[in-house]
Amino acid sequence: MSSNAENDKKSIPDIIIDKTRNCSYQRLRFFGKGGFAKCYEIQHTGTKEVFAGKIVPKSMMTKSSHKEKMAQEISIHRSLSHNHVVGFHSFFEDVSNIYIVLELCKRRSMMELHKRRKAITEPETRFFMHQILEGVRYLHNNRIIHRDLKLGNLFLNDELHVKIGDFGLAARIEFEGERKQTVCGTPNYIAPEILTRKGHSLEVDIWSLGCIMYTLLAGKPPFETSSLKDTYKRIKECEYRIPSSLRKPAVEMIVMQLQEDPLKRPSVDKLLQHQFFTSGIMPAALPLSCLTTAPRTDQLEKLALQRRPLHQINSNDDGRCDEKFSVPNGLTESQSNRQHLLSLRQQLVKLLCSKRKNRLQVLTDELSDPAAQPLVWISKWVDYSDKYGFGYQLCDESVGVMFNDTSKIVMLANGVNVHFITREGQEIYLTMDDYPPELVKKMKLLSYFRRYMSDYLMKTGASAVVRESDGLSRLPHLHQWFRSTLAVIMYLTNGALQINFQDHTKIILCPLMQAVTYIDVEKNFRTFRFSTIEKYGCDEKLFNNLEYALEKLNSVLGMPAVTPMMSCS
Ligand code: 5FR
Repeated sequence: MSSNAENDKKSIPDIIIDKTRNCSYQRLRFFGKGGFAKCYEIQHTGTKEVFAGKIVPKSMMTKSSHKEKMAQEISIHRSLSHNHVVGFHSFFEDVSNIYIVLELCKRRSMMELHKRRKAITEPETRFFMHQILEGVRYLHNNRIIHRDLKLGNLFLNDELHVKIGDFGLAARIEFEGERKQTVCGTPNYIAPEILTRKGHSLEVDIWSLGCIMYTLLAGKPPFETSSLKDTYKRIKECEYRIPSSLRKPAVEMIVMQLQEDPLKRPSVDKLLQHQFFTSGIMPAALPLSCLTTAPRTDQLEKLALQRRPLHQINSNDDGRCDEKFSVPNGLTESQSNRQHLLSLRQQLVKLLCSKRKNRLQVLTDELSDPAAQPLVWISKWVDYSDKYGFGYQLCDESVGVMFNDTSKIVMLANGVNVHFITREGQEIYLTMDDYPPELVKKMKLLSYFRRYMSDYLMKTGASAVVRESDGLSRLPHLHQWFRSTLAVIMYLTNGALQINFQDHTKIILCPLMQAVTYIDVEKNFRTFRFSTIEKYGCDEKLFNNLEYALEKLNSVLGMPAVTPMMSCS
């Protein structure tokens, strides 16, 4: 056990007692850290209700300024109650710690969403920004400046509703026209007037909202550089570039928020009236699959405004200005796939270089990170390519076929919705009982493959966790596959590379999460971040599998077969 975990055991009890209310909580899973605080899942032993427990050891609160800040955070947060602000349940202390009992947000924060998805679609951004603005309007109406609005403080519940949290840097405006002089801490999306100490107020939140909106649509923050110093310089000069893929209303709204002069920035009310919100689709809800994959426009529309018949959605003949959905960064599917593979190759080279020496170490379960686990993998496959093609089933029970003519078909887990992908990569949306006559044969083959796999084949791994069979998501599908003497190599349109070895071990490599999932002969599923393997090494079997993956990646990418040894020296 790490010394950290030992310290926790000593200072944070398994059963936490709130003397003032005469109740107790059981401490469950560890969620993560933030500043001095640790966050755990805690369960009220009476009502069984679960919460996020933010726990701060008193030993950390050495300076009186620490205590004041903590008191301020509690005083502000407990006074708030709004649908888009994290609910404040209670707070109390014992001899060693201060406990804050907060609303649990089961889908973590927008930070994790961003890490998995990078740039998200415009309708999704509209959906999230609207809620964030509603929350901030409430704060500003109550003269509260949050001062650290960032993706990691925007929590998500099961409905993907945003809850603004962490009031650790927040301040109350005490009198009309007050300008705050300092912030005790370092806001992430810090406004220029804080850096130049000119005095600041509510407008700093508008600046942060501009950064958030930019990050959601562009996939990276507006002022990012490799050093904090350069980033601050850029912020002070308000120097940023907007990718040309963004549409006009979005660009306009970002530009309004990211103005150097705080008094020129619009109020929340003004922003809520912006054309960005009125000019496109506003989904009434988002499917959970948005946490991992871009939703389809037409399906979001079903959740939003009126319905259009399928043939109209496919032919795109409604004359409306269509938003870029398929690939938010404007790349074609195969371009973005190559980028995934290149980045995966780079990650593997780095990893394999770092660990030639202690490669025999064993990775324990403790070092595994289930949070980085892939959400989609291939659980069954059948190679009938001498006649028709390659069939497969994903872990969520959806099935697909890659035909010999390189066209593809995917049936969603609901058994109704079908996506056909032409040789040119165009996606056509169909249902099992509504498809053009030229697809009769391929639909039949799909059914045969599906039946064969469900009747005769064993599955890899458990069933999917997050994906639901709602017909709304745009499924990742098989992009390419090939066989070697030792393995079947498959890669999905979401960047994941899966290799099933002849000895029945498997690996799934994910460039976005920078992690590998290793499935051993006993079908145990373990996910390790590359950084963990770099630090601690891994056993020989996994190491060899990773080397094999790199070799195959090189050949797919048409690169010379450089061994890690050569490229490292
Ligand atoms: C409010 C609130 C809240 C509500 C929450 C967490 C959750 Cl100090 C602190 C507070 C730190 C963190 C962690 C960093 C972060 O998520 N931004 C969170 C809070 N905090 N404050 N709800 N929910 C959850 C957060 C993380 C959650 O709910 C089910 C799960 C997880 C989670 O799965 N974290 C994993 C645990 C395993 N390790 C390896 C990776 C992170």
